[in-house]
Amino acid sequence: MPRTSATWAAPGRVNLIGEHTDYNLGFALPFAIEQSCTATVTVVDGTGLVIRSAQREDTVTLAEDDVRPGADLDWAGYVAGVVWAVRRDGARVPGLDIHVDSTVPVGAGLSSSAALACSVALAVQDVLGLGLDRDALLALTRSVENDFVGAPTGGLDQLAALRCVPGHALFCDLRSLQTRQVELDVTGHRLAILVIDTRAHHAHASGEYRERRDGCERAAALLGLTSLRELDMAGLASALERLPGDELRRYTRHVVTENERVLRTVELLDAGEPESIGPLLTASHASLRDDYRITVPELDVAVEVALRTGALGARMTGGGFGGSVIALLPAELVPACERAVAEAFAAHGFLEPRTFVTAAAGGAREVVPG
Ligand code: GAF
Repeated sequence: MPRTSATWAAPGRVNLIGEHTDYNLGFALPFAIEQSCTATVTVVDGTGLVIRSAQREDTVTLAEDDVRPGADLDWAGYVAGVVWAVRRDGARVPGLDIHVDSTVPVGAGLSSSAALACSVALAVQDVLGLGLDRDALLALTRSVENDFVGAPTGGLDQLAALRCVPGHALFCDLRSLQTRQVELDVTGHRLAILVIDTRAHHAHASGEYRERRDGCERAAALLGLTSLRELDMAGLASALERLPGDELRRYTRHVVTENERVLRTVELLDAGEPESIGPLLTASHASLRDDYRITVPELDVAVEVALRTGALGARMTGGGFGGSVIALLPAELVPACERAVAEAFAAHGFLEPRTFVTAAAGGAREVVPG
């Protein structure tokens, strides 16, 4: 039944492992974090949109015709894009007032934009009574990012926002879009996952992201594959010999070894051994630094310092070129690690990092007033 107003929240995510594998139709293992975006959508007169954010001063007002791909709407594009996609799919959309309020750090590699789009999509579908299930919402929110905003991302972030459950990481197969909950209990093992937001942002991140994606697609085509997912460790060495140039070889090696690391991490978590996944996290970072080349000095320093302070493993998380590092470490070492990273950043002249301990939280949910 259509309603006049609805409020939904969707979380950010940490990707435990499985980076830049999603658009290669591979594996990833994200978990939802406690920080989330809350969207309240209210039906108003007319057919336009009024978009407001608790984190911003300005109000974005759009007539129906302004809601089209290519419109340079910055953050509000993730909101307007939902309305565009819903209209494209045949729904009649009245005027809407959309208010968002997010605690997900922006530009930190923690998926603030998918949290925004997913919370708005759930609230919009609720007020319009569209009856979309989570699979349809996944397709819709991916389309917002790919077709409206124009970011060639791979679907991992929306999957995490929509399907995660508390206490679990989400094992994602991006080819079938099948997911499975994998228990992620680190506190029971006296461990903690520390997020280190380096506050570094790379000016060319979106161009670099597209370049990596294109490179992977080129490598797959040259190997006669639909995607690099079809390649496994057994076929890697001979595939690398068949590829021209160092760059495509490095990209391919990262994707294939990263898929393998995800599978191994899942096995260890299934066996109840989260304390054993550290070397896989660190190897993932090395692969992203040396083969995929998407780290920046702030990310590498945070990883090195975390390992030096006793972390079992550490890696960058998210799209790269800045953003956050996660470190898995004995819980009692958290304050020492935070201090050591802050000191190292000051010594390097980097911005002061922001840190917080995180745990696997729940996916998108309705927020009932009162
Ligand atoms: C970003 C993208 F949005 C995801 O689709 C994914 O590719 C990730 O970078 C890297 O794993 O978050």
